[in-house]
Order: sequence, then C-alpha cells, then structure tokens
Amino acid sequence: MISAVSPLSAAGLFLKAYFGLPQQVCSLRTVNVKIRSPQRLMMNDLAQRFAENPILRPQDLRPSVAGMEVTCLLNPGVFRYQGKTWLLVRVAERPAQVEGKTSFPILSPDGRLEILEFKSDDPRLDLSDPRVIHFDGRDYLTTLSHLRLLASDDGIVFSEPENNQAMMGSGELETYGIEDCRVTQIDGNYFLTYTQVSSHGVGVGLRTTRDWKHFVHAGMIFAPHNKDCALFEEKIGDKYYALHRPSSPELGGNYIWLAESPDLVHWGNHRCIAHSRAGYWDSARVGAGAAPIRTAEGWLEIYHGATKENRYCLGALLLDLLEPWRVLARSETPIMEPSTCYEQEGFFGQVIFTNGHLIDGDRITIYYGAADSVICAAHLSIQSILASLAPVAGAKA
Ligand code: MAN
Repeated sequence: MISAVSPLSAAGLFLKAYFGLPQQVCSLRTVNVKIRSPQRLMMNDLAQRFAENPILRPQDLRPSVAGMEVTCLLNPGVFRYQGKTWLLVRVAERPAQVEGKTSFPILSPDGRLEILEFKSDDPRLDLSDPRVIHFDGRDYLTTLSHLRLLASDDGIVFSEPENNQAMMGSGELETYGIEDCRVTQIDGNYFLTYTQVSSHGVGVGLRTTRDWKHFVHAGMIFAPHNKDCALFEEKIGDKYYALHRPSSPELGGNYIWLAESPDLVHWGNHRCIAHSRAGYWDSARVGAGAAPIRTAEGWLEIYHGATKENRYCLGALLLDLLEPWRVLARSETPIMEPSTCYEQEGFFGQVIFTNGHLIDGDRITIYYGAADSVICAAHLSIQSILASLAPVAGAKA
C-alpha cells in the first residue's frame, strides 16, 4: 500500500524511557516512547502498588505468529479458576517497523492476517496519536490486539500455560482486534465482555465459557460506538445489569450508562448515570472498570476518567444496591493516578487503566495497564475508597 515513517520517529520521539519503583530514581533504557508533560504527584492516591511492578512486560510474551512483535501489554481481565489467579491480557502486536514506512496488521473477516503499509512522506497520513493511524479520512489502529491467558499461584508471577491458545478476533466486527476484556463469573459461567474493533466501528462483544477451552460467541451486545462494559455479578430483582459507555460526541459525551437484561444478551432500558465533569480529573471521558463490588453501602464501581490531554486516572462511584441507576457518591479526586515511571512513560504515557480485580474481604487487588505498555498490580482497601467518596447532591441518604 502506501508508506510512512513510524509514528514515533515521525514525531521525533525516539526518547529515553525510565522504568523503576515508585518515587525512586528510574533506571534508563532506550525505547520508542511517547512522553507527555509530567504531572504533579497526587496526595490522594490510595493504592499500594506492588514492589514487583511491572509484573508483565512485552518481552515476557512471545508473538502470536512469526514476523510480529509484541508492542504493548494492556488492560487485563482477571478471574480465579482451578485455584489459580488468571489474567486475560490484551496483547498488542505489529510487524517490526522499518525506516520510511509504517506497517500494521489487520485480520480479514475469515481470520487471515494481513499487513498494510504506508509511505512516510504521504501528506494524507496523520500519526499524531501513537495508537491510531489516520489516512485520507480513514482510521486504523497501529497495533492489532488479541487476548492471552496467563496463570499464577501467587498473583504476582504469571506465565502462559503450555499449549495455550491465544484468543483472536474473529469475523467482520473484529478485524482490527479485540481489547480490554472484563471477565465476570455468574452461576458457574464466565462472561467475557470486550471491545470489538473493525472498520464498522467500536462495540462490545460477548463470549462465554465454563472451562476456558470451549467458547460460545454471543456476538455484539452493544453496537458502536460503545466499550467499557462491566456486568454485575448477580441479578437485582429479576434483571441482569451492565455498565457500558456509548459515545455521543456531538451532543452529549463519553458517559457511563446502565442497561438491564433478562438474559445477558439482550439489553434495554438504558440510563445515563455518570457524566464526565468539566474541571475535574475525569473531564473528557469516563468508563467502567470491572464488575461492581457489592458492599453494605452500595455497589462500588472503580472507573477510569480522562482529561482531554488523555491523562487516565481511576476513581469510584457508589451506586444504590437496589436501584443501581442512582449514584450515591463519587470520587472528587482520583483514588489512583499516574505517578510512577511505568505509569507516566511508555507507548502512551500518563495512563492507568483497569478492567480487572480480585476481592478478598476488604482488600481489592487491582490489575491494570500502565502507560498502555506494561501490566501492573496494586492493593486498595474498600473501606478507604468508600471513606474517600463525596456524596452526590440529590442522592437519597
Ligand atoms: C482507551 C481504552 C484503552 C486504553 C486507553 C488509553 O480509552 O480503550 O484501551 O488503555 O484508551 O490509551
């Protein structure tokens, strides 16, 4: 096809990245990165990050096929199965980049890998966002994502089981890949809600499994543009509920919505429950994380919020137990924000993004993508999050 410089060298961003422990002098390593303006360290961050962070880096996983390289690891779903902790990691790949060209993979609807290529000097090419290629009015992704299962005995050291099958995009709604999978266990079934990307748009797909070997594809459950779908782990009354994030950029915005369903496949009675907030850490977009956590005070939902500069932090919403469309309380300031080297610098810096956690009493173990590059983990206390929330005006006591 057409050719172009790599997104990063095009922007003159062949820079030094700094990796290390929180608040320590970071070690130097030369990689292709995008570094955006440094942010102040926040005082309200409630997370105890693992000393072992990042627990997974791109070089820890082999590419899905020869000729591709693992560019980033992102945003894992998390679950327990057969006594182990499992991550369903998003693995973003592309071919090794050569000077003067940008190449990237897509899938054909029947599952064949195709490599597209653009010339560096083509004026129709816009590579200002390292995640996206804009070319002549069309959008592509710089990488193709699939999902990979990794298991651990201790929740820190993860490895791929032998003969592990990668979960790839399939069909015409997943030709640009599958991303950011939430895993929710309901009645012995695992429900996988994930982002389906294709030239048709970005929507939410559902696959189910009982044994992680056989999968039922239920198709797209929320049509474009929609993502960040978190299922509640139990019915409320006689209905299933889901948080989701449609986008309505011309009138409205990127807000969190609630939907209900009799069967987890057909969704209706949509209600908008949380807007982005001008002047706040979540001013440009908000989206649900993993399944809401049942507490005595209400459903606690950890969500991401971003500014228009694309700084991604985490905060929380507290939803009424019986009427989950009623928001009782919300984070005024983030409960977790990019503050370490591995969160501030990487493929797309200043990002903390979560869609997976485990609960053990008061303790949340959150797994997250940092700087769209590596996988990290942290502990949070449910009580500390609840104590940090501000009541929402108009909510019943
Ligand atoms: C998007 C998401 C994530 C990603 C963030 C930050 O909103 O879909 O996949 O981690 O942007 O780039």
